[in-house]
Amino acid sequence: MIRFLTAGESHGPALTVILDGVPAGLDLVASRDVDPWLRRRQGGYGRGRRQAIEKDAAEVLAGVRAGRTTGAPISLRIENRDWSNWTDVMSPEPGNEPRGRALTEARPGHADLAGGVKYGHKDLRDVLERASARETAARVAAGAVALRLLGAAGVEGCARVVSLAGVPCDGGMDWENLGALDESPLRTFDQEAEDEIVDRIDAAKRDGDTLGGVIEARFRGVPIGLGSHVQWDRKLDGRLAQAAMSIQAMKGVEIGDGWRGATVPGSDVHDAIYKDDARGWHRRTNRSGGLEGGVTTGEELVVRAAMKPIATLMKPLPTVDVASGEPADAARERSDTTAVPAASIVLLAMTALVLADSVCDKFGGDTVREITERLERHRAYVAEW
Ligand code: EPS
Repeated sequence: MIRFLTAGESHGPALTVILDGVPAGLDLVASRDVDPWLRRRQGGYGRGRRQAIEKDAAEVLAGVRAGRTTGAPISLRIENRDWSNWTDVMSPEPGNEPRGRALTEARPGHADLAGGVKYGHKDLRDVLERASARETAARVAAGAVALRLLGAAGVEGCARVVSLAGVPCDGGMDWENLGALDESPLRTFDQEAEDEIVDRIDAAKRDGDTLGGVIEARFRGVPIGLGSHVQWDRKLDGRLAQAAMSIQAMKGVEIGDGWRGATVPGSDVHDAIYKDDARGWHRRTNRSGGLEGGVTTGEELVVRAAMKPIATLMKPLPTVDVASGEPADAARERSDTTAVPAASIVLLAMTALVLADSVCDKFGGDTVREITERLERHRAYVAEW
């Protein structure tokens, strides 16, 4: 079972993640396999000044020896370079109070108010430091390991933006040209939409506002039969949805054509089944997003999520100061105008972790070799079935 926990505050010394259950024998070099994903997460048009400070890179503290996983828990650490500007405010040592930069004007849409009430913090910094999407760097580091494991199993993943600020990007997918997504400031293949979106981001920034969008994680090479229809908590669509919804600022998830399917007849939703010698079992459409009954169909797995606009508005909404109880403008902190392109990388990481776990569940073993051998036998079995 692959599972992970993160720790770390946005302006603390570092983010850490412990990733358990990765089989032994996986080639893993952080600078080659993890850091490029961390860089992708830092990118995208519309981000704030924090990303100019950080140069996210993963240091391996445990679980890897001589470039190979040992089967032990993998521990990764990502330094917060901004920590040097926050050591007094964020120090774990007592004796400095009040440490300044207290935040009391709860931002609508952030965890500030509900988290403050729940944990008894009147300095809402004690909530926001952990609720911040900075934490997603640790998730992406773990997800990069999962992507590496999936790669060994013949499964490839990618992340892109489907729409931003209500501007749709062309839905065409080009697996042979994934480099274009890295070069695009908005992780799309659609230059025309990008120009329009960049204008909208510039305008939102001028207006002190923020923008959301829809992101997509997609996997190809997925074998038939991951997940299960037999029990609710084993259905892969349900597990993917939970992973996606756990990402900061997500407000909706769809698998494949999701919401569209609720508006059109079944003949325009379900994917007819075909089998031939060349392609084996296959579909000519993939409106199901590669999942039927909570089980993978062998078609591409397509998970989308709706990200709301970031809650820190430079033109703030009305709120209440939790210290004085008086009406106030919501707090303003350095933030992003949009982080939708970055969030697509986080969605990929989270879905990769679930998918890698379901690969281990079905083909599991203690070594990568056991998994790949069983997977090969499974693919041969499906071809004959
Ligand atoms: C983020 C770092 C944060 C924010 C953003 C994500 O840095 P700072 O708060 O120092 O500017 O840019 O977090 C939020 C938008 C949020 O609401 O918390 C990052 O590294 O992704």
